[in-house]
Amino acid sequence: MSDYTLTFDLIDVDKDGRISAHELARLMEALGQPITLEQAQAGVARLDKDGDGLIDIEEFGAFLQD
Ligand SMILES: [Ca+2]
Ligand SMILES: [Ca+2]
Repeated sequence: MSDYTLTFDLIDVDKDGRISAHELARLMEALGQPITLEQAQAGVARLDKDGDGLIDIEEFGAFLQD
């Protein structure tokens, strides 16, 4: 397991293998930088390559390695 899979797992609270805008918003709140759900959706959209509205592990990894 690489570092980013562990990070992904932490963010993916419901363990469905995808990061939703909701989970991203919750993460930012936990980091002390709360964002609106709208901002979270924009963030997800930026990373979302296959257009399903969620971030999977490959999309997350591609983002971190950029
Ligand atoms: Ca999830
Ligand atoms: Ca996706």
